[in-house]
Amino acid sequence: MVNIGLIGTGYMGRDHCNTIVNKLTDCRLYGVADSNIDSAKETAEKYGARCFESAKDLISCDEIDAVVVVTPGWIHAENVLSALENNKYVFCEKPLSDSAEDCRRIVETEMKKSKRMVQVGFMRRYDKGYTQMKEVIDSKKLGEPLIVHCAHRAPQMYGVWTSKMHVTDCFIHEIDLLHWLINDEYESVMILKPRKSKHSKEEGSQIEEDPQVLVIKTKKGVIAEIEGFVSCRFGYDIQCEVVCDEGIVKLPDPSYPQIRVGGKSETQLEMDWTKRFIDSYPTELQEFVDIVNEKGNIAGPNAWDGYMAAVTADKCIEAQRTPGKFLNVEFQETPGFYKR
Ligand code: ISE
Repeated sequence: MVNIGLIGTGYMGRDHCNTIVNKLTDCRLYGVADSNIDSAKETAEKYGARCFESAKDLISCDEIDAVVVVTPGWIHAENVLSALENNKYVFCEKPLSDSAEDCRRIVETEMKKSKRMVQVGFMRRYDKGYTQMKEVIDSKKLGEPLIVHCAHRAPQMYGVWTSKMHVTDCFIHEIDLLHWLINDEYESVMILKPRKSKHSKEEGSQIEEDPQVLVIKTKKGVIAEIEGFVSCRFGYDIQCEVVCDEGIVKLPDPSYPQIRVGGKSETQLEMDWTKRFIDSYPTELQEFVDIVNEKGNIAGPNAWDGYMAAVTADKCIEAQRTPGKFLNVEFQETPGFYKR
């Protein structure tokens, strides 16, 4: 039985609490912490967990075997590092950090341990649609990938959303996913800034520069183009299509019945990412729990994946300042510790 301590009881944190309590086996939600103590208390009460005064108290509690970090991206690193220093396994929501330098510190700290103890919440690698696409690509029956078209459309209704967050919170998913999906490495990135959506300026919403388009060139010469549209009002709409020599493979939409009514044919779209990837969260978290139970090596997206994504993200943030210009991305060789 793995005792989990969860830090960050905002929207995603509470969703993970629900997953841990109602969908996982061999673990329990031991405690929660949040800088907003009322939110932590409320969540602890709802899920029958202990409420900690601070993240530090939670991490150092001897009863806790594994830490789940669901705070905003810019404070991930301090909690991940402190969990590692306390010899705890840690599942960190994406991004591992919003800076490559912090990710590097995490990698260096983890490499001093005897095993990989950090998993990053890149849940799309657990989505059935993407894993089926990967199987088709890996089988080579379509030949080699040539072009990738993606859309990441999200109704990010309220609150502050900086231009940088387009990269660290939106494109970061595709940045992690695409090299895994098509078995390639990134060479350069470019950002394009189309006309601004009127919805990005609506009352209550503070979204800078939306939509944006990320273009990635890979070492094998594939061009991937990703639309990031976070003031999209019609739904949470994730698209991915890989054009290959002999055919195309496309991410399936969530399955809903087709309805014909009033002279129209309609199919429902999701409005929320927690519903769109509802099956991926328990899968990734159960895998994490099972590894903690066996005291094994993290098998899923790890700190090196988080670091590589952050190196690419840092370049994309630089590319936001020079729209229309490709900038080269430089990676270091993957250390043996992280080779699967
Ligand atoms: C959110 O933080 C997520 O992680 C979702 O997966 C992403 O699609 C959304 O745009 C983010 O805001």
